[in-house]
Amino acid sequence: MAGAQVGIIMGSQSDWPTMKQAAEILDELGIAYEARIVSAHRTPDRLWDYGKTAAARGLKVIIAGAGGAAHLPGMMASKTRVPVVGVPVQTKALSGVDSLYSIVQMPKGFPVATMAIGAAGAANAGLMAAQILATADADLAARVDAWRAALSASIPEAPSDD
Ligand code: RP5
Repeated sequence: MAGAQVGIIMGSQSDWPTMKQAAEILDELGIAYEARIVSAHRTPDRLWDYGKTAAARGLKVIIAGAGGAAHLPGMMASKTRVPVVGVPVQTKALSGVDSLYSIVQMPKGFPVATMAIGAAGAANAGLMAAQILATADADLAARVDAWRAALSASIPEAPSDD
C-alpha cells in the first residue's frame, strides 16, 4: 500500500492469522499500512534494512509480532526510533508466555510497547497505532472515538441466557 503509516511485521507466515487482527482494525479505521514477513533469525538482513529505512519511508508506528524466541520487536526497536508495538504470538509449547517474556523485558533505552498474548493483543496493537496517529490527525481521532463509542454501546447492561 502506497504511503503506509503503519508497518505490520511478523516473524513467519504462521503469525499472519494473529497479526491479521491488527490489519483488520487498521482497515476499519482507514489507516494505510503494509504487512511484511521479517524474521529476526531467518532474515536478519531484511530486518536490518526495514529498520534502517522505516522512518525515512514515512512509517509512524511499527507493529511487530513474533512467537517463541520472539526477538523481532526488540531488534526492530534497537534499529529505528519509530515506535514499536510488540505482539506476543501464542505458541503451542508454552502458550505464548515464551513470546511475552521475549518481548516485554527490554533494557532501558529501547522500549517496546508490549501487548497481550495472541489475537486480543494484535487487535489492541492496531488500536494503539491508531491512537498514536490520532494525536496528530483530527479526522482519525473522530473515527477512533466513534469506534470506541460503538464498542461501548454494544455491551449489554444485563447478562442473557441466550
Ligand atoms: C517465530 O517462530 C515466528 O514469529 C513464529 O511465531 C514462530 C514459528 O515460526 P514457523 O516455524 O511457524 O515459521 O520466528
